[in-house]
Amino acid sequence: MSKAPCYVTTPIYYVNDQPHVGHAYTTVTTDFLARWHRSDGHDTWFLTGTDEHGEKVNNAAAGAGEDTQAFVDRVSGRFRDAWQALDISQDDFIRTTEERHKRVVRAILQRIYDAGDVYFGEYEGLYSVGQERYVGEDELVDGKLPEDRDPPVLRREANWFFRMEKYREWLREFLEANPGWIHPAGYRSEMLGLLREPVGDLSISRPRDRLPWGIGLPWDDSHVAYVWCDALINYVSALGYPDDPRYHTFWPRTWHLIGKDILRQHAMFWPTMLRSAGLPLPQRILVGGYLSGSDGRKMSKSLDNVLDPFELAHRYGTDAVRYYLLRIFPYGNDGSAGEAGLVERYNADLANDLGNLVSRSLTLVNRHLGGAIGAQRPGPAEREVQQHAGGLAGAVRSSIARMRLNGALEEIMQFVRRLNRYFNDQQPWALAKDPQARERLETVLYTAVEGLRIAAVLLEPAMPVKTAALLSALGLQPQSVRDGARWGLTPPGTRVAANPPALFPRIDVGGRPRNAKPAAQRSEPKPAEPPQSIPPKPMHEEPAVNDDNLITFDEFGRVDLRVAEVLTAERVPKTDRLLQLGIRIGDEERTVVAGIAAWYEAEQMVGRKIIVVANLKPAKLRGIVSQGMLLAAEDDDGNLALLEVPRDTASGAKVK
Ligand code: ME8
Repeated sequence: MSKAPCYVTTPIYYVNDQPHVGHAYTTVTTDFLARWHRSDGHDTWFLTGTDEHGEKVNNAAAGAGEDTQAFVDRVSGRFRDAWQALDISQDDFIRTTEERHKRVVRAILQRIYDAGDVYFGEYEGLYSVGQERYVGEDELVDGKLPEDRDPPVLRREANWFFRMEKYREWLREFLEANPGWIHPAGYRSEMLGLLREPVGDLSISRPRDRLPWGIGLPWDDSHVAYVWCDALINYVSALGYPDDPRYHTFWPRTWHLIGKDILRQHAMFWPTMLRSAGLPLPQRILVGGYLSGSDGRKMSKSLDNVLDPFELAHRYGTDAVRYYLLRIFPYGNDGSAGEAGLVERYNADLANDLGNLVSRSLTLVNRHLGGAIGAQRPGPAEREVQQHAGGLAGAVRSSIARMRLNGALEEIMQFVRRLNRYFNDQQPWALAKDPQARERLETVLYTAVEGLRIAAVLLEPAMPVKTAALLSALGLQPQSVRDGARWGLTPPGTRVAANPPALFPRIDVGGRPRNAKPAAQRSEPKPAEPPQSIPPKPMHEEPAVNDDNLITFDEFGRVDLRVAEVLTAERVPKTDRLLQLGIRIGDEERTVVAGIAAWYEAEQMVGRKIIVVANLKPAKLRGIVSQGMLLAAEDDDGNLALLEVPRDTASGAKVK
């Protein structure tokens, strides 16, 4: 049996300008909820779209010198493309210029009119075109709304009005009685505060001769609907109100996700309009905070401080952007967004914690189990992991129900870190060397792979592409949370990919290795592995410690460092820097050319015991074949000191 239907919506975005990461933030969050609920067995509908009427859009089209319809078609297309680029899984994309929407706007406004809640009047006030609403003097800072570029304009005109004030007391009582209706709670308090004072009536029309771009009122075609009355109705017009079965299935099982800039419209205009029209209210209004740009101000097209979602997705991959936005801060909070934060989060969680474990586990399965997952014979350590895994889906579900989305992902990552710890404790690379330990090896690798499978299933709503690739690398099909979150579903004998791709290659900024601390150090230090139990080198790109400025024991072990005695030294003719040294390493004599003549005279060198890299490929310098490289320390001021050992150290001694 399917669980309760679930309808999630984003705001419909104005098409006055291009989509940016602020919009992507709300859309990705809503997509995460939609994907989660679908995967968890709910009949789910996800709506997004574009808001195409109003003064702001009309002015933008005029400013661009384009026909208004052509302009909105073009920019609406950009939003559609952006959501495609971010793997947004909307079931419908509504545009307010569509006939299916206009029809419902007229029907709902007519119902409000028929309820006796509309009158014609005159109004004078300050109007913010940026926010498309009348504003109070008390809201202005330095003569304008903080999020606007331009000050509001004084407007006096005859409009149709909706008797919003009539519903104020009802709405206040509703909010008192339904504490979870607006989330987070601070925004509910803000609304309750507003509702303690008269809120006035709402102007719901604009004269067509001033603003022709809009939907004519059914009872007065010389006026078009105020853009917010038009836009809010999208949530039911897209469901095919009043007759379509979708409307009956999904309304009012609705979560509206919005930014805090449009709280008042969703928590005051919309419920009072619905009440007047006789429709039930949505279940929840979920209010997200602001992402600020590099200048610390709300990321906004009018402030020109935006990050481009296309560019980010292109540069870092869709799932990296999605994961970052979902993890950026707890839902409802404000914070700044930037590429550096994205890279840091990606490297810590995805490259180090997740990607590294995938790579290490699959390498061992391929190398020691012939590429097929074995059976599990769980002992106490495995039972602990299973217990953790068993409670995980429930914990994530309950976090999501409370809109702790960041927390939900953190719970999954904690499990991944737990798997890493388990893997390091069990040392499967050491088990692989012991023929008696085959059962343990199979069990440990089963546990790692099965844990990764569950993590992938639970992470799918955040990262649909990478988790599908991960499951495929594990030899598995996509799986839903409902069917796939239990332990032990992977049948022994499942063949993993022989050459799995590096799923989360580490991102370097500007091609340079970053000095960010590896995640394992950040959270729980990885135990150092003794040299005799070095894990086998992964067959693919990712090193065992996935940080490009770190090397593994066996990488270091490949460098053969030896003590060498300098037997002869002479300056290489016609150079300032080069000395030609005759050295002895054990029984072997070699020639080395070194760029140290600026610091050391030839005759100072003889007799010294220095350190050389003995297994360097020979190189020709000034016609002389150099068979090694000596080590020296150079400080920032360019002072150089040879590395030396006491003169009684045997030449040829290995440096460890
Ligand atoms: O308000 N940080 O459209 P809009 C976080 N058409 N979220 C941000 C953001 C930022 N810096 N910038 C934008 C409208 N958003 C109306 C909505 S709904 C019936 C009509 C997100 O294009 C956030 O969700 O101005 C905000 O509420 C929305 O975009 C506003 O988009």
